[in-house]
Amino acid sequence: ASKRLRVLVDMDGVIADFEGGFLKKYRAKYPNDPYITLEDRRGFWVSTQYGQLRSDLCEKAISIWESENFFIELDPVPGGVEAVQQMSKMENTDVFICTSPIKHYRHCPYEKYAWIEKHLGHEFLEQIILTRDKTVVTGDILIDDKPDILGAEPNPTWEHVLFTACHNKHLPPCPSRRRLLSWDDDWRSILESKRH
Ligand code: DGP
Repeated sequence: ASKRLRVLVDMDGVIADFEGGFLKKYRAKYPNDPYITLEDRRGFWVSTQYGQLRSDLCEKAISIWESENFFIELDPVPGGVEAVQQMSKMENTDVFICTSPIKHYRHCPYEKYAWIEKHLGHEFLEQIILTRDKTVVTGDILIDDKPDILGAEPNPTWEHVLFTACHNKHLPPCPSRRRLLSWDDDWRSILESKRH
Protein backbone atom coordinates (compact mmCIF):
# COMPACT_ATOMS: atom_id res chain seq x y z
CA ALA A 1 0.00 0.00 0.00
CA SER A 2 2.24 2.75 -1.26
CA LYS A 3 3.08 4.92 -4.23
CA ARG A 4 4.93 3.70 -7.26
CA LEU A 5 8.67 3.28 -7.04
CA ARG A 6 10.75 5.00 -9.71
CA VAL A 7 14.12 3.39 -10.46
CA LEU A 8 16.66 5.15 -12.65
CA VAL A 9 19.24 2.80 -14.16
CA ASP A 10 22.42 4.14 -15.76
CA MET A 11 23.51 2.59 -19.03
CA ASP A 12 27.32 2.68 -19.55
CA GLY A 13 29.08 0.55 -16.94
CA VAL A 14 25.76 -0.72 -15.50
CA ILE A 15 23.86 -2.45 -18.31
CA ALA A 16 26.25 -1.80 -21.24
CA ASP A 17 29.92 -2.75 -20.92
CA PHE A 18 31.60 0.55 -21.83
CA GLU A 19 34.97 -0.32 -20.27
CA GLY A 20 35.28 -3.73 -21.91
CA GLY A 21 34.13 -2.41 -25.28
CA PHE A 22 36.53 0.50 -25.04
CA LEU A 23 39.57 -1.63 -24.23
CA LYS A 24 38.85 -4.11 -27.01
CA LYS A 25 38.49 -1.42 -29.68
CA TYR A 26 41.38 0.68 -28.37
CA ARG A 27 43.76 -2.29 -28.56
CA ALA A 28 42.54 -3.18 -32.05
CA LYS A 29 42.99 0.38 -33.35
CA TYR A 30 46.26 1.14 -31.51
CA PRO A 31 48.01 -2.25 -31.18
CA ASN A 32 51.45 -0.67 -30.68
CA ASP A 33 50.45 1.73 -27.92
CA PRO A 34 50.31 1.00 -24.18
CA TYR A 35 46.94 0.41 -22.55
CA ILE A 36 45.42 0.12 -19.09
CA THR A 37 44.00 -3.24 -18.08
CA LEU A 38 40.58 -3.23 -16.45
CA GLU A 39 42.32 -4.37 -13.27
CA ASP A 40 44.44 -1.19 -13.31
CA ARG A 41 41.63 1.26 -14.12
CA ARG A 42 41.22 4.05 -11.58
CA GLY A 43 38.94 7.06 -11.79
CA PHE A 44 35.74 7.49 -13.80
CA TRP A 45 37.27 9.30 -16.77
CA VAL A 46 39.04 6.89 -19.10
CA SER A 47 40.71 9.69 -21.08
CA THR A 48 42.22 11.19 -17.91
CA GLN A 49 43.99 7.97 -16.95
CA TYR A 50 45.17 7.36 -20.54
CA GLY A 51 46.47 10.93 -20.69
CA GLN A 52 48.45 10.29 -17.51
CA LEU A 53 49.94 7.16 -19.08
CA ARG A 54 51.13 9.21 -22.08
CA SER A 55 49.77 12.57 -23.12
CA ASP A 56 48.89 11.60 -26.72
CA LEU A 57 46.77 8.69 -25.49
CA CYS A 58 44.04 11.01 -24.15
CA GLU A 59 42.82 11.91 -27.62
CA LYS A 60 43.37 8.39 -28.90
CA ALA A 61 41.07 7.13 -26.16
CA ILE A 62 38.44 9.74 -27.02
CA SER A 63 38.59 8.70 -30.69
CA ILE A 64 37.35 5.24 -29.71
CA TRP A 65 33.98 6.25 -28.18
CA GLU A 66 33.47 9.00 -30.75
CA SER A 67 33.59 6.37 -33.54
CA GLU A 68 30.53 5.05 -35.33
CA ASN A 69 29.27 1.72 -33.93
CA PHE A 70 31.07 2.07 -30.59
CA PHE A 71 27.96 2.40 -28.44
CA ILE A 72 25.68 0.05 -30.38
CA GLU A 73 28.26 -2.74 -30.27
CA LEU A 74 28.76 -2.66 -26.49
CA ASP A 75 28.07 -6.02 -24.88
CA PRO A 76 25.49 -6.19 -22.11
CA VAL A 77 26.85 -6.24 -18.55
CA PRO A 78 26.12 -9.75 -17.17
CA GLY A 79 22.64 -9.92 -15.68
CA GLY A 80 21.81 -6.28 -16.37
CA VAL A 81 19.24 -6.68 -19.12
CA GLU A 82 17.51 -9.46 -17.16
CA ALA A 83 17.45 -7.38 -13.96
CA VAL A 84 15.95 -4.38 -15.77
CA GLN A 85 13.32 -6.61 -17.36
CA GLN A 86 12.48 -8.16 -14.00
CA MET A 87 12.23 -4.86 -12.14
CA SER A 88 10.05 -3.36 -14.87
CA LYS A 89 7.62 -6.27 -14.44
CA MET A 90 7.39 -5.71 -10.68
CA GLU A 91 4.19 -4.19 -9.35
CA ASN A 92 4.17 -0.45 -8.72
CA THR A 93 7.57 0.00 -10.29
CA ASP A 94 8.65 2.31 -13.08
CA VAL A 95 12.12 1.81 -14.54
CA PHE A 96 13.89 4.43 -16.63
CA ILE A 97 17.25 4.18 -18.34
CA CYS A 98 19.00 7.42 -17.35
CA THR A 99 22.15 8.01 -19.38
CA SER A 100 24.43 10.90 -20.30
CA PRO A 101 25.34 11.01 -23.99
CA ILE A 102 28.78 12.24 -24.94
CA LYS A 103 28.84 15.72 -26.47
CA HIS A 104 30.13 14.38 -29.79
CA TYR A 105 26.52 13.66 -30.76
CA ARG A 106 26.94 12.25 -34.30
CA HIS A 107 26.47 8.60 -33.27
CA CYS A 108 26.02 8.24 -29.51
CA PRO A 109 22.38 9.29 -28.88
CA TYR A 110 21.13 7.31 -31.90
CA GLU A 111 23.13 4.24 -30.92
CA LYS A 112 21.92 4.39 -27.32
CA TYR A 113 18.32 4.20 -28.56
CA ALA A 114 19.28 1.38 -30.94
CA TRP A 115 21.03 -0.53 -28.10
CA ILE A 116 17.95 -0.30 -25.87
CA GLU A 117 15.69 -1.42 -28.72
CA LYS A 118 18.02 -4.34 -29.52
CA HIS A 119 18.44 -5.59 -25.96
CA LEU A 120 15.25 -4.49 -24.15
CA GLY A 121 12.77 -4.16 -26.98
CA HIS A 122 10.94 -1.42 -28.87
CA GLU A 123 8.57 -0.71 -25.96
CA PHE A 124 11.50 0.21 -23.74
CA LEU A 125 12.24 3.25 -25.94
CA GLU A 126 9.49 4.92 -23.84
CA GLN A 127 11.74 4.61 -20.79
CA ILE A 128 14.86 6.44 -21.99
CA ILE A 129 16.06 9.64 -20.33
CA LEU A 130 19.05 11.23 -22.06
CA THR A 131 20.48 13.98 -19.89
CA ARG A 132 23.85 15.45 -19.02
CA ASP A 133 22.43 16.39 -15.59
CA LYS A 134 20.89 13.51 -13.64
CA THR A 135 20.34 15.67 -10.53
CA VAL A 136 17.31 17.36 -12.14
CA VAL A 137 15.62 14.00 -12.80
CA THR A 138 13.34 12.81 -10.00
CA GLY A 139 13.31 9.24 -8.82
CA ASP A 140 13.66 7.07 -5.73
CA ILE A 141 16.88 5.27 -6.70
CA LEU A 142 19.64 5.92 -9.22
CA ILE A 143 21.83 2.88 -9.92
CA ASP A 144 25.02 4.33 -11.40
CA ASP A 145 28.74 3.49 -11.46
CA LYS A 146 29.88 7.13 -11.37
CA PRO A 147 30.95 7.99 -7.81
CA ASP A 148 30.17 11.72 -7.95
CA ILE A 149 26.90 12.68 -9.61
CA LEU A 150 26.58 16.43 -9.45
CA GLY A 151 24.54 19.03 -11.26
CA ALA A 152 22.19 21.98 -10.96
CA GLU A 153 20.10 20.42 -8.16
CA PRO A 154 22.06 20.25 -4.90
CA ASN A 155 19.52 17.88 -3.30
CA PRO A 156 18.43 15.25 -5.83
CA THR A 157 15.36 13.21 -4.90
CA TRP A 158 17.03 9.86 -5.58
CA GLU A 159 19.37 7.78 -3.47
CA HIS A 160 22.47 7.03 -5.50
CA VAL A 161 23.34 3.34 -5.29
CA LEU A 162 26.89 2.91 -6.56
CA PHE A 163 27.18 0.07 -9.06
CA THR A 164 30.61 -1.51 -8.80
CA ALA A 165 32.83 -1.14 -11.86
CA CYS A 166 36.53 -1.66 -12.55
CA HIS A 167 37.23 2.05 -11.96
CA ASN A 168 35.41 2.41 -8.62
CA LYS A 169 35.94 -0.90 -6.84
CA HIS A 170 39.01 0.35 -4.97
CA LEU A 171 37.37 3.46 -3.54
CA PRO A 172 37.35 3.48 0.26
CA PRO A 173 34.03 2.30 1.66
CA CYS A 174 31.57 5.11 2.30
CA PRO A 175 29.11 4.10 5.04
CA SER A 176 26.39 6.45 3.84
CA ARG A 177 26.37 5.08 0.33
CA ARG A 178 25.00 1.71 -0.63
CA ARG A 179 26.62 -0.38 -3.34
CA LEU A 180 25.52 -3.07 -5.74
CA LEU A 181 28.52 -5.32 -6.36
CA SER A 182 27.02 -6.74 -9.56
CA TRP A 183 23.59 -7.73 -10.88
CA ASP A 184 23.97 -10.94 -8.85
CA ASP A 185 23.85 -8.75 -5.75
CA ASP A 186 20.55 -8.16 -3.96
CA TRP A 187 19.01 -5.31 -5.95
CA ARG A 188 15.51 -6.49 -4.98
CA SER A 189 16.18 -5.69 -1.31
CA ILE A 190 17.38 -2.21 -2.19
CA LEU A 191 14.18 -1.57 -4.15
CA GLU A 192 12.00 -2.97 -1.36
CA SER A 193 13.76 -0.79 1.22
CA LYS A 194 12.55 2.31 -0.65
CA ARG A 195 8.86 1.30 -0.72
CA HIS A 196 7.59 3.03 2.42
P1 DGP B 1 27.06 8.12 -17.64
O1 DGP B 1 27.57 6.70 -17.42
O2 DGP B 1 25.59 8.16 -17.98
O3 DGP B 1 27.44 9.05 -16.52
O4 DGP B 1 27.79 8.65 -18.97
C1 DGP B 1 29.15 8.95 -19.01
C2 DGP B 1 29.66 8.76 -20.40
O5 DGP B 1 30.99 9.25 -20.51
C3 DGP B 1 29.72 7.31 -20.77
O6 DGP B 1 29.36 7.17 -22.13
C4 DGP B 1 31.19 6.97 -20.55
C5 DGP B 1 31.83 8.22 -21.04
N1 DGP B 1 33.22 8.44 -20.64
C6 DGP B 1 34.03 7.65 -19.93
N2 DGP B 1 35.24 8.20 -19.80
C7 DGP B 1 35.19 9.36 -20.47
C8 DGP B 1 36.13 10.40 -20.70
O7 DGP B 1 37.28 10.34 -20.25
N3 DGP B 1 35.69 11.47 -21.42
C9 DGP B 1 34.43 11.55 -21.93
N4 DGP B 1 34.08 12.62 -22.64
N5 DGP B 1 33.51 10.59 -21.73
C10 DGP B 1 33.90 9.51 -21.01
